[in-house]
Amino acid sequence: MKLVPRVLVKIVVLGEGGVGKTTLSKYIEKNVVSTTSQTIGMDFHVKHLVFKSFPCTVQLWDFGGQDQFKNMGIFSKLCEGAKGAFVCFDLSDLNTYNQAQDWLNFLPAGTPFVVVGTKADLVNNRMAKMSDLDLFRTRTGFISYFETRIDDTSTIDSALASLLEIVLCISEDTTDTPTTGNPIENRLTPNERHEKVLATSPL
Ligand SMILES: Nc1nc2c(ncn2[C@@H]2O[C@H](COP(=O)(O)OP(=O)(O)O)[C@@H](O)[C@H]2O)c(=O)[nH]1
Ligand SMILES: [Mg+2]
Repeated sequence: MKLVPRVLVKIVVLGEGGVGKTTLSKYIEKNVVSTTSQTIGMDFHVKHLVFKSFPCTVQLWDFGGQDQFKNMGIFSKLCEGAKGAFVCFDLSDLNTYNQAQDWLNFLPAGTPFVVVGTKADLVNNRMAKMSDLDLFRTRTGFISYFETRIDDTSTIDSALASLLEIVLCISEDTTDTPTTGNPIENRLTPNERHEKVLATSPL
């Protein structure tokens, strides 16, 4: 039996305070929705999992949304080495959507990210119109968009799976979804690509 080494996956969770970043991160860590308190500066959540037969340690860097930390200039440093990101906004709060793109300034160029509209249970009509999101996607090239809700956590699982597929370069679907953006790497088998990722992030 071939042992597959565990990959360390650093994911940064970005977005305004109160949008639900800690709720999402804690759910991924513990598989349950729990209460949160305001994140001051940064929280960490770690989850060991096997994704599509590849063992990995997902390390979620859960940012506090307060302006004083944002303006200290350290968020870009904290995003260094991230393999992927969740950029979150609250579907019931237009301001958090308008701010979402600003958070991308902290991410190193080329870092894959998934956009997450949270609190879908609170809104009947989507505040952010799909046309807005198309523009957002064209401008920023996000991988995918999910609307999450704490009363149906499968939406969070889907968002994580979408990000991990790209981060671990194990997407089978090369017709629609970019894998690594590198045509040579995209010709590798999922196992070969995974080994390349491992080489850059051994645990
Ligand atoms: N109704 C609803 N409330 C949510 C959802 N996600 C988070 N919340 C609530 O929003 C508040 C802020 O969440 P938190 O995760 O601390 O936000 P953060 O500041 O972005 O980390 C908490 O009271 C959560 O229970 C959701 O999907 N639906
Ligand atoms: Mg928080």
